[in-house]
Amino acid sequence: MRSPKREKLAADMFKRFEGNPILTSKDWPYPINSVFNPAAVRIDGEVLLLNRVESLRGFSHLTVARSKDGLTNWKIDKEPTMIADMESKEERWGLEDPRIVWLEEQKQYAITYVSFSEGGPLVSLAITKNFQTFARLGALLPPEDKDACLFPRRFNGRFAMIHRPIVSGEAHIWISMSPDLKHWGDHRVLLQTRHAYWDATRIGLACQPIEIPEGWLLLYHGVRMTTASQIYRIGLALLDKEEPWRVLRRGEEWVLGPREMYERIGDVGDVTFVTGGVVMEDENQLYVYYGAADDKVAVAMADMNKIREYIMECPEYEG
Ligand code: BMA
Repeated sequence: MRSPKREKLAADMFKRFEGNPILTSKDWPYPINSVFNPAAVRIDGEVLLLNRVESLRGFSHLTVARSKDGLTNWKIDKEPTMIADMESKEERWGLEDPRIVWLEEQKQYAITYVSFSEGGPLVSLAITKNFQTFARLGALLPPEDKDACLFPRRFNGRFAMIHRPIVSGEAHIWISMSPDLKHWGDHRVLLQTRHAYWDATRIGLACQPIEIPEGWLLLYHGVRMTTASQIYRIGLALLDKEEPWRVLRRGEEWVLGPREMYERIGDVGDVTFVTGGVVMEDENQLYVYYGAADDKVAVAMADMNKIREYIMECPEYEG
């Protein structure tokens, strides 16, 4: 249902950094085609982006870039940070679209990423302490699956993971549970595409879930197919804090979508694809890092209080 107050909150929520795009292929220390869809985490007073980088062969790997303010003066690893394991059939065609969370129990960062196997894309897990060496825990579920992230802690003794399998051509967001990060079950549909809306064709998780006093803030991408293209935009939902398989609210509006030239034109036009989020506590701002048109990285910021005000204005979720 239409709400002018909510529409204004949605439209004014994210401000793009005027120095966008913040990373492009021209910044890279070695020849590449493109850089996009980065995971983000705040570590040692810096923002670390684990970027998806597409080589001139057309396959992706992951490379770290660090910045003190999360906006400028990025220091990029001189060589690829994490490349596909050529011995593994699961990683045959490269590594894509990572998300990062800090696992308190393991005292390690968990990276869920898409590994492109001969049988299609699947979700794999790696853990690291330092973003230099990575322990691979392998593929978690069979293809076709993408857009996955763990939660930072257990719920009733089990880990939870959001992901996006394609089942009979339908692309909804699912949540699954595991006692040990390896064996996954209790698969449930979390959020579905919405007929005729901006998120009618496909949806998938955007960045890692963000804990707020009201629950878990879920940023997700929604796709609408048009006669000309597919438009990738970002919307919000709220999950229960202790039972994250329960959706409490879902926004009707998108809050970020292609508008600037760097988002409209690129390898794949009309794409804003958020994969990283960092809460800058000193400023009370959420910085979201996103792939713009599948060939560069951009950042937009939103006030946490405005996000919370918006999500509590959204209708309660009826499933
Ligand atoms: C999705 C993913 C993303 C990509 C997006 C837009 O299916 O493959 O990596 O950014 O499409 O092309």
